[in-house]
Amino acid sequence: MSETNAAAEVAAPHRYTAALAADIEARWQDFWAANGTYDAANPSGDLAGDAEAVARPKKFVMDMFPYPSGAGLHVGHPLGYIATDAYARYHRMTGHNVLHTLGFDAFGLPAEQYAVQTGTHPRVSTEANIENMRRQLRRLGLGHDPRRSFATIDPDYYRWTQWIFLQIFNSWYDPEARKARPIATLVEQFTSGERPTPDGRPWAELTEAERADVLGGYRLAYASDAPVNWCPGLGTVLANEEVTAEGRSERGNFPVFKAKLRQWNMRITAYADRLLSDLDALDWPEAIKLQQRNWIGRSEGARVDFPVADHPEAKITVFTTRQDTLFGATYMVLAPEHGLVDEIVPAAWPEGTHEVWTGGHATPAAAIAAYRKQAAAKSDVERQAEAKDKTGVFTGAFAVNPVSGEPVPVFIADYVLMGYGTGAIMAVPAHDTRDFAFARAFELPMRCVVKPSDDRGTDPSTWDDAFASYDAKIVNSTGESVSLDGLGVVEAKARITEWLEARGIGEGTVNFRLRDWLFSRQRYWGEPFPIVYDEDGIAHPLPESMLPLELPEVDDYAPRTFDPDDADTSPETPLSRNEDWVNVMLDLGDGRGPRRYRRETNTMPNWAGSCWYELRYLDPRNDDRLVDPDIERYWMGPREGQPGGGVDLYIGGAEHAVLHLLYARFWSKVLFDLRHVSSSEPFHKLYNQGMIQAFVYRDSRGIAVPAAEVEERDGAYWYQGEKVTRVLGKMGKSLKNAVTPDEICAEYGADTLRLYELAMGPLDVSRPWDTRAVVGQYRLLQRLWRNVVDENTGEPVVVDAEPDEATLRALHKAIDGVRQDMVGLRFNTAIAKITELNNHVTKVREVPRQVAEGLVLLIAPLAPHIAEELWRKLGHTTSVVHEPLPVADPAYVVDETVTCVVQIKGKVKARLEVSPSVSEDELEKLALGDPAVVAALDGAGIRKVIVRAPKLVNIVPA
Ligand code: ANZ
Repeated sequence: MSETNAAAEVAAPHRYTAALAADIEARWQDFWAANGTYDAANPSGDLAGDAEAVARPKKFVMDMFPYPSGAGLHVGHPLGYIATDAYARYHRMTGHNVLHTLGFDAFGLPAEQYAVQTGTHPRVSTEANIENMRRQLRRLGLGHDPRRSFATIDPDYYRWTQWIFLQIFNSWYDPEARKARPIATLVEQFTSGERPTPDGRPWAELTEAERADVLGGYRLAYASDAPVNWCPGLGTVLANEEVTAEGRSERGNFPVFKAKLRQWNMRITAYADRLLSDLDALDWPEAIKLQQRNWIGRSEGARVDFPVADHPEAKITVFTTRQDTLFGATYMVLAPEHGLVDEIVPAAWPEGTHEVWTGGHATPAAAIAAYRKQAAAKSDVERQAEAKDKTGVFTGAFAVNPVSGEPVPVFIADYVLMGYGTGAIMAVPAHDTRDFAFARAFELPMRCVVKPSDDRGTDPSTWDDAFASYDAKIVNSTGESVSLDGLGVVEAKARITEWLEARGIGEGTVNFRLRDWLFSRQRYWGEPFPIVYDEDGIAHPLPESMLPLELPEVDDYAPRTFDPDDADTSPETPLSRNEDWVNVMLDLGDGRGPRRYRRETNTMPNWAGSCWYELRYLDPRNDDRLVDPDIERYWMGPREGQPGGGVDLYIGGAEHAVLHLLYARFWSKVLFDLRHVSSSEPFHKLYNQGMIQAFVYRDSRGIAVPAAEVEERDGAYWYQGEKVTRVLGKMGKSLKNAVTPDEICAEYGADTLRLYELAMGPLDVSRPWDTRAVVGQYRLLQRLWRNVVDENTGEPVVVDAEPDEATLRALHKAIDGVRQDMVGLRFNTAIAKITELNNHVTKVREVPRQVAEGLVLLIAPLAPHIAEELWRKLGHTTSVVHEPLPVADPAYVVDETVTCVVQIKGKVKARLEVSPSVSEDELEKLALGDPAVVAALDGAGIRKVIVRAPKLVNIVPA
């Protein structure tokens, strides 16, 4: 406490000071905890509430799962938590049954890396971090239902993460039903012959291993040897979503390589169309929807077959979105890994092969082998980079353009990816930028088939780049049996697709950019897979009765990392070092009796635990089910305006646009299909809060200096006598500008911190932290306190009198405005309105009880501790938390009006009733639109309009 505060306290023992705030806040936090004030009522089960509470409209308000880092919270972190808390509190006071709680997402790399650095077990450090975070959050007075909190590392929680994995493993996607179904239904189809096996043999004749293979091709969780993103520097493989645009690991910025490794995947691609179309009904920011749409990447186009010269049995199938440019396809490219390459490659270079096509190699086989090696060292992202020089080699083979009949050379090049479309393209250099660059480099022919709308002409050899447009006419496209000349792009696409389909050499198709989700990691600190392998290497799911499969205690949990640049390495899982845990004798209850098995030693990615946590908040202690269906339907089920159901408000950072939100949607849909839940979407309304930024001060070497010790003098910034520069940046330890909520709470109290964070600006906008400005909100609370309490006696100062008209207007306008702002998450303007009312009340000598109570209730969702204290001081015996918020009387909300005179050439032509605060623009518009004025002007032009808001408008006609 500062000296001046101490002095003031002596003078006025009941003044609102930091010490008083600390006392009030601690007391009410204890009271709320002891009384279960924020317990949300379930309709049934162990958290069942009374019928009256359950009958209210529900509101499920959620924050994105915090990750309990060792650094603790800085003031930037709780912005979203304070916002959801204010929103939840508002809804408690407007008759809702509110569910708001917070758990911890606690598996994952940072905990493990920290553990490796410090030698503490990740569980120990993680639990300590959680404890610290709980303490920091409690200090903020967040109204969470503590009974529903958990961490993803609790075996009681990850038991159900494993259970969901088993559900996914044990199902397949039935494209006809457009949903997931139990794998048993697929086995039935194979057994009955309704669905033929891949090689046509009856199901009964397949060996167990063959059956497992066939089913693996359908399961929604499956192991495969596909090329994956291998990151030697982290010692683990990564999902596509975890690799940056530069082809490096998002975490740690290490190089990522393609490697063939047996890994678990989730068949999220089966849900591509539903993940896309169901976005429409969600109340999410458009920017986030767009990012998901782009990530899913639906492309409409065609598959076209190109025969291969001299190989009557072979054909190259391409995926193109521009089948209208088929006449312009002058060469083809296969991905280097494409299986057809080896089949069509001739022993020697054809006569007259251009030297640049061979890469200087003696034979096509040698050129291909060398090029493949080079391509394998690059990531997909690097391979696709637009600016990159295009590389490749000729395979020595030719294909035939099906419309023109011309032979076209077949290349391999790394700009074509194996994992997209068919891994093969028809190249149309005149109209595709990448093909243009490649054709230039390899001196390949180009043919203009879409007429440029600019003046470049139709000879591509004179162009600087491809002409790519959908809004142009087709030219140079007449063959023996089809012509596209003169058609627009859209018509040409339809015409050529029809032609291809009629001949059975192509068809219209839809392609998605989305890939399956790589689901295994070579880490210790994650959920073990509930999978064991028998002696033939066949994967078996553990029976539910064996869950949770607990993470074993090990001494050596460090990941095995490698030289970050060494692509020729492969991962080693920490769990595999624990032979006793890995090799087990089990009876899986499948009738085969006890057998020897090896456990899966990968762990799940850190996304797993956050894919379904909203469901566990609903019914956190249920030992029999993931969530009771009635409870799930009550909180999450579909309803009017929310066809997929879901959480009513989900607040978090925009950085989760793709990964977490897409994965969580996918798991929801699988659980929905399998009838475990009634909601097919996890989060109905999503809102992204802005970042709290902070000034970063750097010395002449560019090194950040402690922001708290920088002084401002004469418009410059100084640190230890040296001039430093100031820029706005992130807040954090490394930039030496972190401010902790603990410091601010100690200096002013949690209510001040809450108000300051919310008052800084619109919630979705990033804003700079300014510790010196916090005091503004502190003063608001001090004034509020003085308006209600006598600083000398601590007794309320209100009177039981009717407020005057002006005060009633101020009160009801504030009620009306604050209500609208709270629903719309406009906390900053709500606080401005409360401040305005408080200032008005400050001028009133004796504050009528009705006004004081209104003020206290309005501020309660935002500054709950002081509100609770004042509410009791005003004589109430029940908590303000569930007190109804006052409703505005419309009679006091409408503005008084003033009369505005509209003159033309000084003569009064109309009178308008307008708001006293009408703007000049608005008033001018109103005046010019008035029928009497329009009639008086009689079509004459206007030379000048003189506006003196709100009372006069003078129009000078031309
Ligand atoms: C011929 C063509 C002509 C194309 C033209 C484009 C423009 P989106 O929209 O992303 O789906 N493509 C197909 N498969 C590919 C692969 N595995 N690797 C790299 N590129 C591939 O892109 C589809 C277009 O990307 C396809 O249409 C194909 O090039 C290329 F004037 O075919 B197009």
